[in-house]
Order: sequence, then C-alpha cells, then structure tokens
Amino acid sequence: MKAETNLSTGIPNTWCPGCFNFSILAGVKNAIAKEIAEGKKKEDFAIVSGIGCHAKIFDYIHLNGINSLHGRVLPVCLGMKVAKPNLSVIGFSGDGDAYAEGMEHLIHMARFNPDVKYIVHNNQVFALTVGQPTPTTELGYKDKTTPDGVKLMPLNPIKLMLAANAGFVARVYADVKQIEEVLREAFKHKGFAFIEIIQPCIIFHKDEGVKEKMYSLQEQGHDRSNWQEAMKKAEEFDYNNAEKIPSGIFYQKERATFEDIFLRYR
Ligand SMILES: Cc1ncc(C[n+]2csc(CCOP(=O)(O)OP(=O)(O)O)c2C)c(N)n1
Repeated sequence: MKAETNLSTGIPNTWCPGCFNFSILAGVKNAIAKEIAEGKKKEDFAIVSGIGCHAKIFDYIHLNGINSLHGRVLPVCLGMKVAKPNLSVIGFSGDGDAYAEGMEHLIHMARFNPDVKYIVHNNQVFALTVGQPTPTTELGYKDKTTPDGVKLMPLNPIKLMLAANAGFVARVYADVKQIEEVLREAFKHKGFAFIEIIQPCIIFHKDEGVKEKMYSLQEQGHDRSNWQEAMKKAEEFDYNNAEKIPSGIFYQKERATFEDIFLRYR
C-alpha cells in the first residue's frame, strides 16, 4: 500500500469521472508496487505514453519516462532499451495510437522482441478527439465523421500480433485485478509483451455487454504455448459482435530479445 502511494504524482486527474482509465491506472500501479515490494526500485522503471486520453496516465504515475508523440510510443521504448537495457520499460497507447498512427512500429516491435511491456487501452474510438472510429471500431458505428456508419471490417490485433511473432499476447478487461495479474505475468516474460485492455469509453463507446461475454482462457485450461490454439481463440472475437470473448494470455513463448541479439558486446 505504501509503495503504491509513492507512485502517485498528486497531479489533478482530468479523465471523465467513471472512466475505465482509472481501473487501468490502479491495476498498473498495483503491479509495479508489488515489483517494488519484491526488490525492484522506482528507478528501474520507465514509462512512455502517446497522445490521447490514455496518455494522461503518464501524469499520474510517479516514474521516470517520456510522454511522446501520437503513435510513436514503441520507437521511444526501443530507444530507452538500447540506451539502458536494464530498464523495465512500459509503453501505453490507445487503439488509435497503436493501430492507426503507430501500426508499423507495432508490427516491427513484435518482430524485434525488445523486453518492453506494451499496454493498449482499446476503447474502439479516438476518444480525446471526440469519438471518431479507429481500426478496431465495429461495423456500423456512427459518429459525426462517419454518419453512414463504419463500413470497413475491424482489424483483429490479437491475430496480427500472433502473425507478427509476438512472444506474449494477452487481452484483458479494464478491471484492476485482471490488469495487475497480466502485467505481473508480463514482467516475468523476457521479451516484448503485448497486452490489450478492452476499455469501454463511457462517453463515445460504452460497454454494451462486452464484460459479460468475456471468459478466462486460463480458467479453461488454454495451452498458452500453442500458437495454433491461440489463433483459434483469437478468431472468437472479431471486434464486432461475439457470443463470447476470450481474455487472458493467448500465447507465450520466449526467444532471443533485441537486446540479446544486438547489445551483447557492450
Ligand atoms: C501526429 C498526430 N496526429 C493526430 C493527432 C490528434 N490526436 C490527438 S489525440 C488523438 C486520438 C487518440 O486516440 P487513441 O489513441 O485511441 O486514444 P484515446 O484518446 O482513445 O485514449 C488524435 C487523433 C495528434 N495529436 N498527433
């Protein structure tokens, strides 16, 4: 509890009251506080955010880092790892940030495999700029920019990350406990960890039954070392409607990291 308190900045919070970003903040702080209680120091961590509602998380966690540009979270994370390979680097993006502007970085980071933990707050809209559709917005979603509704199939980032050879691929709901648990697992994983958080936006993209449809892969005995099974599970939710939505760790396998390959002779 004390360690968690130490992670607070005291900066007034400007998220909407009731925003699920509060749950993400609490889950992340709990996970980091536990790492600190087990011997890590605050100075061992660095955080990076992009631009958007999610990115304000940077202001509310008392750790070193860089509030970077829209879509450029991952190259900044990689730069940090190159400069200081022992830093525990956590990146935060929105779905617009990660899957639109920053998409090329995401694919290559999964391939490069630096030991970076990457959290995507997926509310299926560009929230800060008032609700335009992103690459994961469902068919038919309407806003002022898209009055006839979205006509393009959403991207499935879990499938994309699996195809790009990411070594740790997870999805959880914006629930404090789930976030804490999956981030703790990600910290144990040596390599790039992709964690998508399904985060309702209480203004532009409400939950609409998503939480009830989610079930735990781990409780169902899913074999996270099986890539084909992970792909099958990823297909259960295409970001439109679904009967049930898998959550937890889809896939995990360690391999040489970017640092192992390129920074060995330092
Ligand atoms: C290079 C660049 N392009 C566009 C913008 C405008 N912009 C600011 S926030 C934002 C939306 C962010 O959406 P998302 O990443 O999904 O985060 P959310 O606000 O939903 O948390 C956009 C498009 C910008 N700041 N910089």
